[in-house]
Order: sequence, then C-alpha cells, then structure tokens
Amino acid sequence: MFGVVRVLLLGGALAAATLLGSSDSALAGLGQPSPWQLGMQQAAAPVMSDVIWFHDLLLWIITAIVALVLVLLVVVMVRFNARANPTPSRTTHNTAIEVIWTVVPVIILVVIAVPSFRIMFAQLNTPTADVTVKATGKQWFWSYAYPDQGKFEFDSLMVPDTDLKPGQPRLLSVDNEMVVPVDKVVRVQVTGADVIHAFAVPSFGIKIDAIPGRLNETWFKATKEGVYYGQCSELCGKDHAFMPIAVRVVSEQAFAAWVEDAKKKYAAGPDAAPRRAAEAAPAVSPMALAASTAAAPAPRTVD
Ligand SMILES: [Cu+2]
Repeated sequence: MFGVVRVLLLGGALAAATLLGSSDSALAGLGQPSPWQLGMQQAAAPVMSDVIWFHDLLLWIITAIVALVLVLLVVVMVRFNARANPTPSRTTHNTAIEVIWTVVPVIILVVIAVPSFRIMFAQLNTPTADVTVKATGKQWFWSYAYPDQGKFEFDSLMVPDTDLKPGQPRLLSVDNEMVVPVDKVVRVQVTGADVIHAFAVPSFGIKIDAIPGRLNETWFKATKEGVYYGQCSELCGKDHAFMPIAVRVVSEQAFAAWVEDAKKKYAAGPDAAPRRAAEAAPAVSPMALAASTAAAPAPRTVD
C-alpha cells in the first residue's frame, strides 16, 4: 500500500518538475501565444522575467504544500483508521506542533511577500521615460498618440481574417502597429474614450485598465526587437475580442525614421475611425444581433 502511494507521489513530482523545467522555452511563444502552450509567453522585458520567476517559485511552493497535505492525509487514513487504531489517543493540545503550524506558514508567506512587493513596486514606479505613448481604448480599437514626437495620433484596427498576409497571426494583427525603440523605457499612458478597456501585453508583463476620465500609467523596456501582441483585457462590448494590441519594437534609428514617416502619414489625425471599425468587425452574428436588441432601452414602467 505504502509502496504504491510512494510511486504515485514520485511520478507526480517528476511530471511537475518536467513541466516547470520546460515552462519558459519550448512551450511558450515570444510575443504571441503558441499552440498547446503551457505557462506564460516568453519575457521580452525585465519586469516580465521577474513575473515568470515569481510564478515558478509559487508553483514550487504550492506543489510542495499539496504534496505534504496529501502525504499527511494518506498517513491518517492508513495508520489511524478505526481498524488499525481501535483505541484512539485523547490528546487535545500539543504546544510544539501548534507553534510549528503557526510559524511555518508565516515564514512561507514572508518568502512570498518579499518578491511579490518588489515586483509590484517595479511595475508601478516608472523610471525616467525615453518615449511616451498615449493609448486610448475605444469601442473597438486602440488609438496611439506620441505627444513628444510631434503630437500625431493614429488608430490601430484589427486585420480581418480575409486580409491576413502570411505570418500575420489571426485576431492579433493590426493595420497600424504601435512602434517603440528597443532597450528604451517606454511610458504608456492609458485611458478609455467610451467604456473601460484594458491595455495588456503579456511579454512585457503589463496590464492596466483604460478608464474614461482617468489617465493610468504603466511602463516597459523591451529587450528584443520584434512584434509583441496583446489584447483588450476588460469586457468592453460585442467586439471586445477584436481590438488587439500590436507593439513593434525596432532599433533606435528605425524608430526615428518611423516617426518622420508617421508625422506625415498621420498629420490629418485619426481618420474616420467608426467607419473603419465597422468594416474591420466581423459580420454581425444572429447572437450578437439578439444581444444588441436585448440591450436596447426598454420602455420604462413606473413601479
Ligand atoms: Cu476593450
């Protein structure tokens, strides 16, 4: 009986260790999710490296706690059942064990709290920013403004399935990407124009609400060039799933060139966004239609 339990526990621990060991490389995508992904997307910013490290630490701690509780339960069931132990002890207090089961959890919580607070402060304290981008969530797309690069602003809409070019991920690609330089601190000021949205890019370890009438702030420092995708992460209406975020990280020279281009391209300001949003959105399904009819204001009755 004990032999079987021990083999099972060992097998479980080995499987967990295998998953933990490989969670950062083969199974997770860089900048976008990958099929059958386990664990989080690869980090492309220092804060996200810390988040992944902290996640793995927690996984070890909870795995150890679950294994310990399971072993204790099995011991109790086997050694202290009515048949194996017909005359039970009448013990009600044991000072030593009570001190241990109070102090050990406190130590575990402190071990968790220290890095947890450290990462939270790192996320919330923006270092001196090299570039500031203002991201505005709208139903259902994002607008990006570069106040220090010439005050231009443009809309970023999802590429519909029918227009996808090879290599463009579905539901994540956009027509106008947010472009930032590599290895520079980018401050993102986030707000909402209509309802609450949320600006989130997993590889940078950022997620912050876009609230109308409020300017939230987050930051990241991308360490690798490439395109990093995120999504609106606050239910904001029928096309919530179709307002992705795409951040292109380029060299400093390429960024300067892009800014010069963008100043001319977007000089007119965000163009007829609602019309383009309607074009980009998938055809209205009967369910969405039903939902929008249901949401229409019903005649009020006085009760
Ligand atoms: Cu949204």
